[in-house]
Amino acid sequence: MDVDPSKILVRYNVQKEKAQTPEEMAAEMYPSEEPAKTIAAAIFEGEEDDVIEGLEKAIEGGADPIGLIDDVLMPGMKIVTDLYDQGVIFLPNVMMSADAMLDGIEFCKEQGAAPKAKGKVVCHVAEGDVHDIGKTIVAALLRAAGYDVVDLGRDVPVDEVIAAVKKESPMMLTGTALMTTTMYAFKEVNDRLLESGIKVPFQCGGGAVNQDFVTQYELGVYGEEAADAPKMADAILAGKGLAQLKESFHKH
Ligand code: B12
Repeated sequence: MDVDPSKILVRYNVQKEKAQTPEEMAAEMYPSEEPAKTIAAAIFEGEEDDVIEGLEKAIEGGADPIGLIDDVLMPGMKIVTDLYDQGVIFLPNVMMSADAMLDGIEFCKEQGAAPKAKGKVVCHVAEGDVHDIGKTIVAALLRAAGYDVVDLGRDVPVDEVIAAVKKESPMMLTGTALMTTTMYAFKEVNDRLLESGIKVPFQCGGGAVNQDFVTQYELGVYGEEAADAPKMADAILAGKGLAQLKESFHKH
């Protein structure tokens, strides 16, 4: 027997719930005023040309290029990271949006004085490990939040991490490891930093890493999600020390 389900639903007055698409959810989060709305949409769609076009129009209209970074580009990217945190959109979307937003930041920097970075963060993937997608997101989110990121790349020898920390004096170091064999490099980094008297907060994450492992070394703070990296950098800026960072970012 052929049954038309929509007729049954109408008869019993059942409302069919219409699921929202990611685009519709994003549109509800865009700011109402222009050019912020158009630029936020261009970031969400990963359309760098449209981001630049929107910025050009705003600057022609008298907007301060550096102000646009904080007031328009960052809030636009936040919509993308919020939707990623909620599981609405996926990795490739975040990467495309981050690229479009970073192009926008470069454009604004060229048009005005470079903004004063909130602080410097060194990011790396553990020695022996080539899995760098998570680290790239961490670096993009930190940049989007206004931090100056020194990205050492993947499979970074412990010696190079130590040398970079000594050279750059970052407010924070991040490490990513996707393999149970490579994550032990973090302990070595920790010990070598302590030997040199450097007590930089060292946030570690990536598929293989868990909180139990990270609590085994003094400088380690576990980061479950990429979005925890800018949150921790902000906490350091707000004056939190290692013990308080562990308190805030570790599950008890
Ligand atoms: C893609 C991938 C690859 C790609 C990597 C490409 C690249 N450029 O990264 C390629 C094909 C090269 C590859 C190679 C290998 N891979 Co591989 N790979 C994967 C796979 C499928 C996905 C990993 C990934 O990118 N996930 C997505 C990212 C976004 O996740 P993430 O890095 O964990 O990051 C998230 C969080 O952890 C967090 N995060 C990450 N870092 C940080 C840092 C901070 C500070 C914070 C706050 C948060 C944070 O933020 C991100 C999002 O929120 C996994 C399987 C899986 N399902 O995980 C296997 C996997 C990781 N690979 C594995 C293996 C064994 C290998 C190989 C050895 C295979 C081989 N025999 O040759 C080689 C390794 C070579 C090497 N020396 O590194 C194993 C590791 C097993 C283990 N536990 O040790 C896995 C788990 C597959 C498996 N089930 O066996 N791989």
